[in-house]
Amino acid sequence: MKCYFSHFKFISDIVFQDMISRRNFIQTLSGVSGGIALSGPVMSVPLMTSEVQLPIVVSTWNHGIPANEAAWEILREGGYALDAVEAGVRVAEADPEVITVGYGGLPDATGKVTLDACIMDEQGNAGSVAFLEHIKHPVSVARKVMEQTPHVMLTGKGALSFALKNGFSRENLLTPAARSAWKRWKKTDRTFKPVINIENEEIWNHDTIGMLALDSRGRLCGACTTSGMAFKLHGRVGDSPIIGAGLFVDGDIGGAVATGSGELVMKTLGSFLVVELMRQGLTPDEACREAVMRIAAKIPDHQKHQIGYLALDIHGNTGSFAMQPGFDYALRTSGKNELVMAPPLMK
Ligand code: SD4
Repeated sequence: MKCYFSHFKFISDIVFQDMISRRNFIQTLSGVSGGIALSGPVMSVPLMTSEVQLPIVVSTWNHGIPANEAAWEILREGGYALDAVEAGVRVAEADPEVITVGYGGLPDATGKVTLDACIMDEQGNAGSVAFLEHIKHPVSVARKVMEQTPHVMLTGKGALSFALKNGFSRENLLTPAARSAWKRWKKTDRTFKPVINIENEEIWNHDTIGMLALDSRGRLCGACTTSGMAFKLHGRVGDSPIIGAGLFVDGDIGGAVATGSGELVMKTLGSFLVVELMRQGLTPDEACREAVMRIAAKIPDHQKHQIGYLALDIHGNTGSFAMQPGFDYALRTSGKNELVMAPPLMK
């Protein structure tokens, strides 16, 4: 498999060993929790083809495994899906080893960590922040925007000032490892190339976390949070905080999240498309595939990018599809928390 993004090789010196350890840890965790039957309220939803147990939570990439656990703590007690997705993605935001989300995220071309996040509930309420600096949990700021303002989205300095006024602390989010990676990028390769995350790539540089949860009362909510593309232009905002692009939820139909090269997702409003396709009767798998096919049909050079869609419908059916091999997601149901590999368009 060709690696288009060899500039990420240098990051390996700094973070790759950590990530391998993390991966092993996560696989272990997955194996351990696979055998545990957890108690808590569950609800059976009859489907035409199968029977799904609620609650259920899914999230992108292998950092979704520990994030799902945090969400599950809320869901298993009969808690609200909105609380679950917020608590879940906060795990990745706080983890310095996750180099594409929150604290520890790789900075932009000027060395600044700028974050994008959004959240959406089952009634269609939405909140979002973009180009936000210094706040470790942008998803919680997004929730405050949703719940305490008449707006959907705040950006940059306005978002920061809103966060500080609402009790969030100003923090330095640039870890020593991320700073070293940026310094080496400046010395060795000042070009911007999107992160791809494909199978057999030297660096497994995990992406945005997008999470969808369906609680035991059938309420479906979602959240998405990221530091975006490493070494992006200062001011660049990706798909993740854009309602309908990085995340969309319709509480009567289902939800979808996106990861990968945000520009391609924004140009096709991918998550909205996935939900609309489910509304028309496609399964989550089929809808995700169709949204990837739309990018393939419309966007030249799509082969150079990874795009992953993950969807959950209100019956608890999940589905995914990716542009490239290598996109996986974490699926948590009663008794198991496991990684599922998305089928890719490119073989
Ligand atoms: C973005 N989709 O900012 C996000 C982050 C990501 O590979 O997934 N990067 O474009």
